Amino acid sequence: MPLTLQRVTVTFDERCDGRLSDNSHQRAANALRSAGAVILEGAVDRAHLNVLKTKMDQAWTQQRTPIGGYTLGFNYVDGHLQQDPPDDPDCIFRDIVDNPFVERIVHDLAGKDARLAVYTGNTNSPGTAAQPLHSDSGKALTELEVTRLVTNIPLVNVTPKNGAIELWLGTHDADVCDKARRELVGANSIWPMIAPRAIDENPGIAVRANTKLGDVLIRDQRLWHRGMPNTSEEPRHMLALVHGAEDFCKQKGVRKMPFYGACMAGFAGSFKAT
Ligand SMILES: O=C(O)CCC(=O)C(=O)O
Repeated sequence: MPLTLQRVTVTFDERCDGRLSDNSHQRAANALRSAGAVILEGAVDRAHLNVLKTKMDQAWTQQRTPIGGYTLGFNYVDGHLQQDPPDDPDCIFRDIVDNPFVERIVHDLAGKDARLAVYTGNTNSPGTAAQPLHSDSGKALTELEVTRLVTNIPLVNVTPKNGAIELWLGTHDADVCDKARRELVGANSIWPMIAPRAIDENPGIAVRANTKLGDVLIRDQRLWHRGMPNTSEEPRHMLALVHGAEDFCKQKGVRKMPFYGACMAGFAGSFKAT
């Protein structure tokens, strides 16, 4: 059966319980295992995302230069910005940084000690071109099992018009990654581009991850993907959280996350120091 980007809707009762039914959880985990990505619909409170959107819009506007360039770093192509969410404790929401549905899936796939190591964001500015197809880590392409998961949480409804991310389902497969790794463009880079020959050979299925506000995309970090043109007038902010096992957290310095000290005391899940 061809791979599809599956969606699992979080019900009202599941939101109240803070727990997906076993059936929904298994469907989501299996979809992520087989396709490399899954969407959890309605997993985050929209009001929290609106608070972040207001702040990130302001920060995005302030960092633009008069000639329309950007002072934030960009990834591959101008306008695809790495923009961190605010580090203000009032902007840290548990259903974003310690989401129980995401966390259970992370623990199932990446192991019980996997926890949040990176909390950042991708802003796709109006007028961008497409990024080259890439994986988020060269190291991840060497791995046989899933060890890191990226959770993307857009702060607006996302469609192809405002640059819904393109995912190549199935490309998290260890053999596909291994072949791609041998001919990476920029093999020394930790952010490798996939070589055209590997793209021609791969059996991946390209899909766009269209989402509504409150939906969450979880993807295997090995999965090939790219940012697409934003033809709307507005920036499209998308939070990016990376969960990984202990060695990855140490390497990323999870304790140095700006909000860590402020929020740790209240959280029992991903933030827990070991
Ligand atoms: O913003 C997006 O849609 C994807 C961004 C991305 O993959 C990147 O910047 O590495």
